[in-house]
Amino acid sequence: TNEEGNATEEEATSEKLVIGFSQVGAESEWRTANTTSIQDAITDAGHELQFSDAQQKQENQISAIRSFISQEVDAIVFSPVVETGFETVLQEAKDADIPVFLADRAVDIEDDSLWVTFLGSDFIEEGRKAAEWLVDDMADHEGDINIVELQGTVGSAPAIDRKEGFEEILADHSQFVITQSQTGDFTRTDGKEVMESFLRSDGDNIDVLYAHNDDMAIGAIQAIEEYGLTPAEDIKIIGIDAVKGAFEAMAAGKMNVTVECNPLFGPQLVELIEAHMAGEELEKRIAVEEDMYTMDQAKELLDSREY
Ligand code: GYE
Repeated sequence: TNEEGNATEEEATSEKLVIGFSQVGAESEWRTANTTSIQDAITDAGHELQFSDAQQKQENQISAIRSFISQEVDAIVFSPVVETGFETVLQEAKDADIPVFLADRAVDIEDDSLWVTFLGSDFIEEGRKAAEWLVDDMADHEGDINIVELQGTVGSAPAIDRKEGFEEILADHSQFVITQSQTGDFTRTDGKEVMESFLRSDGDNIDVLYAHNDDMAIGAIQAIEEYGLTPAEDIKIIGIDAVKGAFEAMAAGKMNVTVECNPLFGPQLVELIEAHMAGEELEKRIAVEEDMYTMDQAKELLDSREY
């Protein structure tokens, strides 16, 4: 019949895929926005989603990917919690002819035939932007500037790269000194706790906080207030992500700047998967476009922020 004819025609143009998605966790505002974006894009396009939350643990991701392989999914979307240690399981996916799409975070693996493409932000560039803002903002300051750093998850691409980009710029400006640097695992709770210990050991000599994401910055702001100092005035606060919480903190005058890292690439990712399935050749590295925002723009932009 006519109806059947139409159905077959549709099937031929957009094949329904089963897509396994191994996500890092739910550690930050960024992450929950990213999860929703990818989940919605997959299901809105009519595909079937198998979702697994790794709770920031590598072993959970390895078993999730193995289970996707044994279910014979059509494609795997993978945001690796850390950069190393995934060769074996990615080789297993390749041997099973299941294409892997790296989303958000990269792996540090020589053999790039183990994935189709990596769609994500340029984290080194984000670190550079944060440092460039700081160098410019404190151009008139005399004497040393003491920076404390809240790093992201140890071994993760964004923690490694945001540190590298930031230090690269500061290398030419010797008055900027990173005096304390520790991981806060990208969470508010750890950001607050580690900031408390930074304050306990050197509270009156901290000029700047550089946090690898906004959630840790927001946790740290609380610690700074409880310690009796004024965030953004006594201690400059720099974050990354540009989540709503950062705009709220900036609008309240408690945070100076956030570098954008856009998590809403679900639709772009699904297009790439479909393009690959249709036989198109993809670039190995595809970047997400982004910007940066300061305190004076926060009130105006707050309502229009989508994450
Ligand atoms: O910046 C942070 C999240 O991988 C870019 O992970 C992502 C980072 C993001 O937990 O908030």
